[in-house]
Amino acid sequence: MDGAKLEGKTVAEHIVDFLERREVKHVFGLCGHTNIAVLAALAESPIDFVTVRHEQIASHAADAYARVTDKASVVLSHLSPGLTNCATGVANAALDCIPMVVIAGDIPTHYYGKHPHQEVNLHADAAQWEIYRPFVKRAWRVDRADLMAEILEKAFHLAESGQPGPVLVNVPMDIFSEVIPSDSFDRIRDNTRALKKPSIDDESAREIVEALAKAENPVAYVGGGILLAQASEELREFVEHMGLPVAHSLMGKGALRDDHPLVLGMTGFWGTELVNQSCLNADYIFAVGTRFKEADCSSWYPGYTFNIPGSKVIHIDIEPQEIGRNYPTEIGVVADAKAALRVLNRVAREMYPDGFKRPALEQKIADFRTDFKARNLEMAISSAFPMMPERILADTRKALPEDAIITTDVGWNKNGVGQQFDILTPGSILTPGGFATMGFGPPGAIGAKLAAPDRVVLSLVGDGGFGQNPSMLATAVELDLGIIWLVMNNNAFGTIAGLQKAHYGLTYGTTFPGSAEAPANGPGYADIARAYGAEGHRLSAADELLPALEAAIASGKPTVLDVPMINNPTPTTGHWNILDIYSPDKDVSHVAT
Ligand SMILES: Cc1ncc(C[n+]2csc(CCOP(=O)(O)OP(=O)(O)O)c2C)c(N)n1
Ligand SMILES: [Mg+2]
Repeated sequence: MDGAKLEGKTVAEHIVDFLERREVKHVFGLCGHTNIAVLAALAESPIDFVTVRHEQIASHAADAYARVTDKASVVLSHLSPGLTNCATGVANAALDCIPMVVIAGDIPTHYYGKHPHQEVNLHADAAQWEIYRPFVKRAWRVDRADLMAEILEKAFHLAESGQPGPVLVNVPMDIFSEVIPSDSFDRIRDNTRALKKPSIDDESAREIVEALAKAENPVAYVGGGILLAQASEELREFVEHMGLPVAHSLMGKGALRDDHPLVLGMTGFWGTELVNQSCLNADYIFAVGTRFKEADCSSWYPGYTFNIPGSKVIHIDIEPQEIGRNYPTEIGVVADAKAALRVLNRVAREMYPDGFKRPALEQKIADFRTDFKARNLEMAISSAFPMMPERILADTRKALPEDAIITTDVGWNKNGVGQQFDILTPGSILTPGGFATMGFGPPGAIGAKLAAPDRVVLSLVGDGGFGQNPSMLATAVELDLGIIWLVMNNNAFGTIAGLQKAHYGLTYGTTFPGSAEAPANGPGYADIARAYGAEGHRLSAADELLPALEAAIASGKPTVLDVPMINNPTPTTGHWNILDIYSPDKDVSHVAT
């Protein structure tokens, strides 16, 4: 080289400038030799790099962070093993429509196909980005430095628009270090790409309002699309005006406060009798921002959650592919939930200024709730130890402020929470819906707390789920994040143990040695927490839980509460197709006895 150096910044520095302009505050990730140029640029930036000990922690934390901030989160990954470690969290975000931009380092361009250190290359050269193709909205491999600006812009744009989701920007490491002039980044500066969201026309809105007004037993059925579109207020206004009872999917939990007089509850496998029966008997289902997924629809079997055809479906969703896929649909509308509900509210008031009241229905809902709570009361106040899951949930609700953020995992903490834990602030429950990823909740709480430092954040998780990523404690302690992890510890992969027991009469490979009270060689989660520098307490009586929760909230310190719990399945009135695969000739159910 003659010593002449191109004026300008490296691509890594341009990327960090770009992220700053987008007001990114945190990047989640883990280092490797392919991405240290980006880390060096981040070191000079007000953006905080959140270092984790396993890339899955980064992608789950980023997922939860995006759910709370309502903006695309950013993950920085190393190549190959870093990117595959990260994949579970990215796929989890994808299935729940969470916007995320993953930036990954890769092998240098001049070594494509030569099997350099850590190249993914058996079917194609330098092909690690293809691993992500089935679950990201788009995967880019950046092969020229001057394309970085527009690819980044497209990446954020695509992640956040339409049905949101993750995207991958895969960058050969030599490109990060290339010095380029700023013109390609300057060109996109004023191109905000802020889009007006698609709405509904008045004529279609009138058609929908009229159908719902004339229906005898209409039911609104809402999903996570309401929360993604921040349309809770508009939904409340519409259902109150039209007098519609509201059923919701797991992801739609909290779209309307659970104690609202019109809320029926969560549908599907773990739905209650009231919600499943109301949906079965509906003549019209007014579905918004939902995908009629298997778990929410009792495997689409008639007679358990929905009777469609039979009930007529009106379906509003931002993504055309969601409409009419699983059920025949009478009126389908591609629109943003908030925009569409605004129009529907105006049209409904024009057409029916007095609205509709269904006092008998509201009474029925109130009676069911009273009865359901009474039936659960014995368990909700039980002093049994190991604890009843119902009591753990009841005490936790009591201890938490209304706007506390809960992350769930997979197990009682998700299925039982969906069924019987009241969510009182929209968007305050973060749950792995589509992928049902065990291990999501504990690191998810880190993202939630970083996004909302002033709110109480609690991770409700099983012992199986907590055991997946305990090293997330290192990050939480380093950042002094006052999160509470409540481990519902039944010394088992309890949900699967319940299934296996019901079908095969045994628990092989699904429980851990010893018992919930005395795990034989199970890790002491409280000890693990203390070893990482967090607070850790193992409970020895049911009455200790409420004070322990209150103390943990007051302390503001990262705290693990290891709570021994009895291994009972979550009671259900729904149905799951696997029951017929395992026991076609038997009427197996998982109702706790
Ligand atoms: C990553 C992953 N592996 C396996 C499963 C299958 N699975 C669903 S629930 C469950 C058990 C969860 O155990 P735990 O966290 O202790 O909660 P519990 O069911 O005992 O309440 C398993 C293994 C999964 N959902 N995700
Ligand atoms: Mg368990």
